[in-house]
Amino acid sequence: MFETKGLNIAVVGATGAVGQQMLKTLENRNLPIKNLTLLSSARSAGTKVLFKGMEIEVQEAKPESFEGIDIALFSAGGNISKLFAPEAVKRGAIVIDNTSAYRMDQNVPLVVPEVNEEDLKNHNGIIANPNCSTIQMVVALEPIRKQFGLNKVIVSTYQAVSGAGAAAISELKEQSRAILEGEEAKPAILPVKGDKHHYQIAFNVIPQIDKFQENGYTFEEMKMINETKKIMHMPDLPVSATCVRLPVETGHSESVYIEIGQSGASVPDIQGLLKEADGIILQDDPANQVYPMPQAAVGKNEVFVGRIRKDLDEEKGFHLWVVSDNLLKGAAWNSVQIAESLLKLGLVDIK
Ligand code: NAP
Ligand code: 12T
Repeated sequence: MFETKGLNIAVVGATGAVGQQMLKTLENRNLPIKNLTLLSSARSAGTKVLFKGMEIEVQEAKPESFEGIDIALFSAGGNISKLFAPEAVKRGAIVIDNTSAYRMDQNVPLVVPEVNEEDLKNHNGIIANPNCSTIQMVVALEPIRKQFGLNKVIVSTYQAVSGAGAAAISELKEQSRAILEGEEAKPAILPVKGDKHHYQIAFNVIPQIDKFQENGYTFEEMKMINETKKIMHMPDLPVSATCVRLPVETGHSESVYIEIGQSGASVPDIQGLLKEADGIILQDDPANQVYPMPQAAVGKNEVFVGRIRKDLDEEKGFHLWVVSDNLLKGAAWNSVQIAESLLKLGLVDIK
């Protein structure tokens, strides 16, 4: 379809909020693509999508859809990954999975290329893309860990609705319109589509993302806690998280408190490390009111860090404000970046 020598790529969930950004990212990067297969449920099958000026018809995902595929990018929910990822692997594809289905599986590398690209070498067909909130945090923490060590992480998130999919974006817009026009908001999706209660997100803040676990933490909080330890190869690192939804369309923000491994580090030391690090843009100039914000991060692949302060009481403690586009570095870009890493490391053949 495109290049004579290249990869056969499938995007599962191509019509979704993440899938659409996958297509944009594949258009903007120069991964050699021979053929692009777009998959969805029966609902969207038949829809035509433009890619590099060409029309591609979306097809219903079936086991046979993965015949001849080299790399399959999955973002259609955990159940679809559980159903189809093994079918894709059976047919010789490498799966890059954006859902939480396989992230904590010991046989599945959980990868953020800036942090643990080498883990890709141990893959067995499936590679997991971490949770959006985890990705942007570990990108910011890794350069600090390398230089000074890391003893503790406490994070509070300020997450956008697009993390919960296209329907949640529509819900925020529709509720905002209704309220501004004097009508009543009718919550139907957030905080979690399948949960018992739904709450207004427009002009509100909801301290629940994903379902509650028995320990009182939400699954989103536990994802951040467990995935951070796995990606950073620090199973004993103390991590705690509070995940909160805001009426922001796209761009997650995080207030991160860390304790590093040694005394004597200064704010300029940390700033210097982050300024030089791959995938990070330092925006930290309080005198000129320069700091990261989600509205400015939308459409960008990088992780933005600012508001770096030393804790006033704890010598090894620092506070950071970390912002990124949750659909790009948090999902689509990190997945495509993993595909690029596979090529670079010679872990996938171009036929
Ligand atoms: P979305 O906007 O609701 O889109 C869901 C996509 O999945 C649509 O393309 C949909 O196709 C497809 N789909 C649904 N049922 C299917 C089926 N039976 N077979 C094949 N495709 C099916 O959701 P999203 O925000 O893009 O997120 C999708 C998934 O990605 C989430 O469930 C989550 O697991 C993962 N995700 C990960 C991160 C991260 O942190 N890395 C962030 C966001 C999302 P139709 O158009 O046919 O309905
Ligand atoms: N429920 O990939 O609602 O595990 O913002 C990411 C984002 C799950 C995931 C969200 C979610 C994931 C959300």
